[in-house]
Amino acid sequence: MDRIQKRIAELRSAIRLHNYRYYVLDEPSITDEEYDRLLRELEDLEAQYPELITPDSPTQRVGHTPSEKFAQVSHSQPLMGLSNAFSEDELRAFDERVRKQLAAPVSYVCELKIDGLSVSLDYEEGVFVRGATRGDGLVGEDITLNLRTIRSLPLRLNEPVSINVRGEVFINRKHFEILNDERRRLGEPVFANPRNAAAGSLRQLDPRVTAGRPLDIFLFGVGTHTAPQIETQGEALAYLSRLGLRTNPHAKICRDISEVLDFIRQWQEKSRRDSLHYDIDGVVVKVNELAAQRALGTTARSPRWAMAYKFPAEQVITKVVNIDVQVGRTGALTPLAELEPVFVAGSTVSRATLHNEDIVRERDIRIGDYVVLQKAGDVIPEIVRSLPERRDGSEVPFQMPAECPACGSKVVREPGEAVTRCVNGRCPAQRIEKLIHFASKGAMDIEGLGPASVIQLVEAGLVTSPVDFYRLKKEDLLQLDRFGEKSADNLLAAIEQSKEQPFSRVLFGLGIRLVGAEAAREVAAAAKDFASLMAFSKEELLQIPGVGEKIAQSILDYFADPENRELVAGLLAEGLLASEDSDSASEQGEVLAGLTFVVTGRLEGFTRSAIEDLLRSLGANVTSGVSRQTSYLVAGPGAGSKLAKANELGIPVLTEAELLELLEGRGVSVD
Ligand code: 0OX
Repeated sequence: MDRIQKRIAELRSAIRLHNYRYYVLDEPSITDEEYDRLLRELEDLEAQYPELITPDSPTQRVGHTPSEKFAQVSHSQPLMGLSNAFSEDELRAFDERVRKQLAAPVSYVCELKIDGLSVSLDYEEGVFVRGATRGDGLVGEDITLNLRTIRSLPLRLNEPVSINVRGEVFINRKHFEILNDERRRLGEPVFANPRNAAAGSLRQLDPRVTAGRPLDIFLFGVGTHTAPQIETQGEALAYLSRLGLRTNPHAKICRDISEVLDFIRQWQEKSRRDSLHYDIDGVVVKVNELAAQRALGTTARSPRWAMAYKFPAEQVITKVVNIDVQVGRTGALTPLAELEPVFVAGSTVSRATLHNEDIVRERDIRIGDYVVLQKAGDVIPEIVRSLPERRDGSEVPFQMPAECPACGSKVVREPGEAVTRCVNGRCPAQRIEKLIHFASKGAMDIEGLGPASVIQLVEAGLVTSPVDFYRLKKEDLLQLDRFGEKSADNLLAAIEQSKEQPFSRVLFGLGIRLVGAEAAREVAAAAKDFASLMAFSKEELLQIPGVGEKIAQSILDYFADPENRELVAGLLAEGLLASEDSDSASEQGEVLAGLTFVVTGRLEGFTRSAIEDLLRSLGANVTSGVSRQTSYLVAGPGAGSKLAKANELGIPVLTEAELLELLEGRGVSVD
């Protein structure tokens, strides 16, 4: 029993601390999931040992304490919070509980969960008389005057009813940006997110300040009322609209849990959410029939007939187990955090780049630290900050090694540069990275020659330079694990095919410092082949668009090295074409100049990179993300979020065949 009491006390004090950090400081140090786990453990213990429940236990409170700044209002009915679900399984379990407890079948209403501030409004005979924050669920703050400043909140309803309604006040993303820009200009602290901006604006003592903030409101609940009988949540929403109150247009009635899950999956798509002008943090699932809601009842904190499904967090907390140092193809030493694996924004992450030692120092990230990891949509995961308050003294600061971890030679960091480099041209780690880069999608695009195969070939002593790829024999490959007749033939065919790649790709594939794909395209367009590029003077290089002093010097340094010249000669001797296809660009003309394309999904007649090369050669701009600047999306089977986004933005979508038609229409023949 002592042990139980001790645990209950621990949980209560931890939850109180996290409530304070979340609500008062706006600096949570644990994730929603971790918070929920603490709260659930406490609830479970209190359910088992009800004699240990005290009135000040965090489970006995629905929200946060109302501030003394405002007059207090007692809610006519307690304003409940929502239970959270973080997985589809938890929602299925919710559905099973609901159906088990009720005899009659139910339907559900799915509503977007607006990320704002929960409020309760009272209308008497159609006139807005009072509005309050949720407070602790029983008593809230009277913010009537502030709510009256919200333009979308009617001061008089379309019908003279007395009604209590519930909703969420929020600020849209664009207004949030404008508000923060203004605050920055005035040297005032900026708001961390739209939710905080809405909360801060609504809880202003001076309503004139609130009036200057572009707040908005959606209503989603009907409390006590003198209105005609309402039987379902769907009818409640329709009734709210009829009264002139703003409801969210995306609510949907679902016949069963599988329709609910479909709705959630649709809105989980980042691009779908980005099409809204406000933030949502999940979907609220409610039993539609009010009679069924009454039969299900509530727990101390939340109704049993509703559940908030929270989208996978884009920010999570995890632990840095180690900081490794990787050697890249240009010799750059990159600190890489090894993490306790966490699920964030749809995938499990166990590593994150820390870029360079200055960033590790600025963000004060130590081995053993708990850190905030962020991954928004397709973006590479990034460590935003460490949580020094969770340190126990065992954490170890990171030190950049003085020697290359791969070859042991001295490393250098040039003054004014953030990067530390291994300058040994024969460093094995650099060599492998260079080979991987050469074969990669953006460069020679050799299918079947990913990092694992490259490492295998190097370790077997078959490859030390890109030229060796072209000298591989079938017998060589057959000796290796993972290679059979078919895969060996396929790889050799892919290598053979890569000989046709244009000059720009070979140039990019060499991995010359600072020469990225874009610069390589510009240089290749100007020089046409290696012979003329190697004869270019610095002045000639500087004439090329996008080539400045540093890139020009890097190209000159590269070709000044006899080993590199030998590599180029070797590649040409193996039969690489390495010239720019002059008939596409110059003869067919820049017929797509000024247009921006995005290509997604599987294509039939071309690889995706071949289509992209073709579009570029015709003067088009090709980007990876759909935005309002996109002229066309070319989509094949399997297209996902990019297609959804294009549809939402009203950007024309072409199939492969339609693209070819468009090209033909502009006088381009493609065979
Ligand atoms: C929202 C939201 C919040 C209220 C009490 C029981 C169900 N943030 O958008 N809560 C509710 O409903 C709760 N619905 C919503 N749409």
